[in-house]
Amino acid sequence: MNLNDTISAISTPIGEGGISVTRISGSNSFGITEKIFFKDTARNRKISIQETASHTIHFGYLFDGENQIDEVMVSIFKKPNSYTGEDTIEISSHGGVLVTQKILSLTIKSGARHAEPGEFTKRAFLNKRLDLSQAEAVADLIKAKTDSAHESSLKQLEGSLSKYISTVRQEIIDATSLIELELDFSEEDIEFVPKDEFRNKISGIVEKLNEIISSYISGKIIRDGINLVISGRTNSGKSSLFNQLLKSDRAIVSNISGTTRDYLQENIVIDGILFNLIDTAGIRQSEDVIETEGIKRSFRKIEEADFILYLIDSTESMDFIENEAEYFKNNFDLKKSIPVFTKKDIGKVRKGEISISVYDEGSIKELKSSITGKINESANVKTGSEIILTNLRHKLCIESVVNSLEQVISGIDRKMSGEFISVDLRNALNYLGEITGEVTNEEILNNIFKNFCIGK
Ligand SMILES: Nc1nc2c(ncn2[C@@H]2O[C@H](COP(=O)(O)OP(=O)(O)OP(=O)(O)O)[C@@H](O)[C@H]2O)c(=O)[nH]1
Ligand SMILES: [Mg+2]
Repeated sequence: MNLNDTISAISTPIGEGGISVTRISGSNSFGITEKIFFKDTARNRKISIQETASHTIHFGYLFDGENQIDEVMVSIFKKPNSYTGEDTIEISSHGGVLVTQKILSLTIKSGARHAEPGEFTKRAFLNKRLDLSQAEAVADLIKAKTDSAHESSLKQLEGSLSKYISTVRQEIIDATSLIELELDFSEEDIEFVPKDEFRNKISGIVEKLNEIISSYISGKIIRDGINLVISGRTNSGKSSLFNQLLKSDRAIVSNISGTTRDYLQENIVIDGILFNLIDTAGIRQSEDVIETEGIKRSFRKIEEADFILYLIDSTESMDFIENEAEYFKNNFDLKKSIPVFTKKDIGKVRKGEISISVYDEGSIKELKSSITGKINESANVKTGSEIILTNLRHKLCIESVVNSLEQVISGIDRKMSGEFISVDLRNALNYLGEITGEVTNEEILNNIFKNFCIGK
């Protein structure tokens, strides 16, 4: 990782828009800007950024040699008061694909290097503007699709997880120093902390951490949403329900069995929970090669699903319906799937079951609340003030911390010497440090930042 060069990238999405922002960061970003930016079209008036105040904006023109590229606003951020902690320039230009590409090329021609994905944020981390969990929160915030995802990533960005980790860290450090002090005086047989008290302290920390680990399920739901698969026999009304939930004519609906061949996928938000809604090919015996492949994919989607609606056509014969109810019971995990009887406007309504019609808004509303109710019940979806783990990496680190602390406890129980116990305590500290990036390596960093977009 080279921190000495100057990087540049388009920080706004590629496309046509009102403005686009190209960002330059590094020790040469002011020099590069001074080469290409003029306050008049005759290129007589230049800007001396060293003599200009930080956090000011300047109107002018970008030139590639004699060719004018655009009319722009240049924002100046002097180190350390910038996102990356380095000297930074943001060029706000007209938002066109070609214009911004030309500006990016111009900055590169003038001495910048094209930034890698997430490199601005990586520099912010390396310059200690953010810790690692906050840097990850930046990526989550950008990707947030629901209010709860937005809220939890913003909290993490503000340092809620970092603060929590640092209190736990301090508690472990205190415990470690006591044990190590005791080691220094081991010959004198002094006990600085009664072993029981020490043990309670550690198991208290383990308990707290386990609670945080269990928040991960709801954290995952908040961040990634729920894969909700609509399944059932052909013609049971899957695509009709899919369209009705999306409020759009997305899937083809017809009274011909086997209309949907491939699966379709769209996002919706119900009661603040993000759903990845999937319509599938109806299940039946088929001679058709393509339909058979579609049905195979339906089963794959069912396997991967977080939640399944199994649709049963209530206009069919009693025998058929009983068979279907039986099939559902025997083949689906009842914790995360519900049978839904369709076409109730022209079929038989079954008491105590969920019956819907796509022509009856009320029944769709009831279906939605059954879904969210069941999800909230099983995942205990949390929002609000407490810490919610949304990131698998953090969860794995905390699990390793818990593992090490459990070793500590078993060490105490087996009356192991303080030397062994302090090794486990130090391991726990290392794993905690990995979350915030106090302990890290290039591989972890690359893994995290490669998922960022370019320009962030
Ligand atoms: N009356 C009534 N008809 C419905 C309802 N839902 C679906 N239908 C009709 O049932 C037929 C099949 O609907 P689809 O949504 O295509 O069924 P599907 O399960 O997607 O079928 P495949 O894609 O073939 O597996 C269509 O003619 C729909 O108009 C409903 O609530 N009431
Ligand atoms: Mg269909």
